[in-house]
Amino acid sequence: MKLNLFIPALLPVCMLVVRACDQTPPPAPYGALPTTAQVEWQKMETNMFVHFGPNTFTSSEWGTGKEDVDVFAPTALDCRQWARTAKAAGMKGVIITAKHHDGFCLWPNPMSRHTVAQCAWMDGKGDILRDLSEACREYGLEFGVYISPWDRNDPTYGTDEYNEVFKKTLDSALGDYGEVFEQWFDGACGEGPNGKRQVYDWDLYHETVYSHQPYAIIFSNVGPGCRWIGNERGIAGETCWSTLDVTGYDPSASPHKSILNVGNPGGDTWVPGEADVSIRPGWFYKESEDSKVKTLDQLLEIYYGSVGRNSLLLLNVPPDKRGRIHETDSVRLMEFRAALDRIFATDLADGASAEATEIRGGSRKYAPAKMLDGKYDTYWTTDDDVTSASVTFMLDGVKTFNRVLIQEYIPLGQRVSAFNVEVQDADGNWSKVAEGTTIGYKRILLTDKVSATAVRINIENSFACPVLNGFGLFLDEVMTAPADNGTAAKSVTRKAGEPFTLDLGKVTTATGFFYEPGNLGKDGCIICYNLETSLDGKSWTMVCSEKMFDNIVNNPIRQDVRFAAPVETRYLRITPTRTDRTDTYGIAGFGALEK
Ligand code: FUL
Repeated sequence: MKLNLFIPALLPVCMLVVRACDQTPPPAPYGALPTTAQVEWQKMETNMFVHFGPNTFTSSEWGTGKEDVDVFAPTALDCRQWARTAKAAGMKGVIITAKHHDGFCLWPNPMSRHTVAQCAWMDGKGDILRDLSEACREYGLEFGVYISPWDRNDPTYGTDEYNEVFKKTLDSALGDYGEVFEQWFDGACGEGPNGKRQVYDWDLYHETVYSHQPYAIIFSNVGPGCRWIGNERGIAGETCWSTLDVTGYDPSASPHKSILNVGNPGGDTWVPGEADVSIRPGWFYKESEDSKVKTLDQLLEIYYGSVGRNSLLLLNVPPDKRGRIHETDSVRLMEFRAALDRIFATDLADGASAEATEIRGGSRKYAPAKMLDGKYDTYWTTDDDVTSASVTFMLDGVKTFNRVLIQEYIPLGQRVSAFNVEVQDADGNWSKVAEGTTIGYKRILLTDKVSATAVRINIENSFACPVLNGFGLFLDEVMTAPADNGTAAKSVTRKAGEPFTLDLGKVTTATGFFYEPGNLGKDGCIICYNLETSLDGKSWTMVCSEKMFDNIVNNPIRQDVRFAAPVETRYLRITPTRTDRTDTYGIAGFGALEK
């Protein structure tokens, strides 16, 4: 009886305690923060890039802007096939090169005389922004636009007038095709017809984008929406902060690539990384690259190196001369999707229970189980003064895995700067299997295949109390070995400016030559050159004078250059006139093209 009376009397007190616990306020945000649009953008994880234009038909990477508009003549254009392929590959959005450096516009831009409207193709009625934006809506994909400020066709380029032309170009591309989720501003900037580089009016460009698309994420080397990851290999730094110090910089004068790759801890602005890479060596379709589509292993390595390192993956899949995604690429994309589905279908942390060394205010609201509930906005966190703490997940039996996924709740900022992961084997012994610096929106750690009964994440250091909202364990039995990262090609090194001569061994009919840079990071590469031929190695004929290898620093792949007419030669001599380093350049491949 006494007891019965006692319980109701205590109840309000208990309820008060529970309610008080649940009212523990969330941690204050730390440092630079993402906008809601940036958080939603980050959740997209993988998007498709589409490079398409005159270069598709001339097999070039950078058009000159002097191409006849009628080179652009897709024979069976099907933007719905692009969207269908992107959707089936699990992409969330598509970004199209509406205008590349050659200036050709894939839509009837009234500011230009170098567009689809001047083409014989479709009697000048073609409009790829219209077709693709409609196809994206049909397939539930976001639509994005790449527009190069560098324009090798526009006569006003290099003068103040061009800024107004470019503003109106943006008005036309961004005003007429519905919602645009991302505006991609390419960083390349060359000389105009007057020999001058354009001084871009970034404030005007940004204002114009936002006037049409207030929620668009603007890409450039320094954002403001997201940043280039510093290479065209699709690989973010193992350390990857979404914060960047942008004060004093603009898209034309940005921090060094090595900084873009990792960001700045505690940087002044939230500018998350976007890792762009092509499924083929080049950005535009070339028949000669049909056999060089990236392997499944390479794509998985890129996925882990981008999405798995707190970055978005923008994977380029260039349509061919028909205007369709080539069969080889689409098959590979489906294999890629199937592999990701297979790897991430079963979360071996399902059914686990969790405990932590610290829980904010002792509140259930911030318990470590929140990392397992599949909800984005619930998380484990600690009291404000705690910057190192551990969470242990007791697994539902012995589980075998080699991928550990951790997510930080980025709406409150990026905090963790050092952590490690330990596992407990069936005998109760603990061992360390991974360590890292940053986590960010998503971190996937590649470990050896381990069997464990429990997993512990030790946060060693955090700028403010850690806030983690996701954890998972997966087994990847698809990826065989990490692919060769392509930076260690065997090469010879020469002093910058010094000619390199090749004896072909016999007189050959050369239709061109090829050059492949060596170990770019170490030796550097040729950017501009003279190329001469000779029958006897004594008297030389200049065949290419002051030519440039397109985009070679950012994408150091083999470059094939065709001569205006075939040349009988026994020797080839290349003399660099501009290199990316001042002391040396490397050569991994150099020779004659004979067909
Ligand atoms: C670079 C460009 O120069 C390439 O041609 C390509 O479009 C790549 C995505 O960006 O800066």
